[in-house]
Amino acid sequence: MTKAQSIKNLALYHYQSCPYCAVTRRAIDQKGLTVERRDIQKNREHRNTLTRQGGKPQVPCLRIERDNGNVEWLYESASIIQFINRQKNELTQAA
Ligand SMILES: N[C@@H](CCC(=O)N[C@@H](CS)C(=O)NCC(=O)O)C(=O)O
Repeated sequence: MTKAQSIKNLALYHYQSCPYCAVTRRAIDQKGLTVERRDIQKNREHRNTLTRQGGKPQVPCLRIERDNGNVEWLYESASIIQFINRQKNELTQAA
């Protein structure tokens, strides 16, 4: 089983006018990956969840949920884009 297959859900915490979020959204779109988007300016609950569970209200942040129930909160646009690229490569190799 590849690492790519062990991921249950990806969710990007973001907001529209954040430039780091825009770069991250574009990278995700270019890779053609399906990632749920959670806008923390439009939805207070998303902001609260990010702050409580992720640790801080900084965006972008990628919530990575594994099949085994583990959840990881990945901050920093460069790290998220690196993760997305790796993920896409693994999916391509697994196909
Ligand atoms: N180095 C970070 C910068 C992210 C950043 O500064 N995000 C701003 C919005 S554009 C933010 O969330 N600021 C609130 C905070 O850091 O608490 C990245 O590349 O993701």
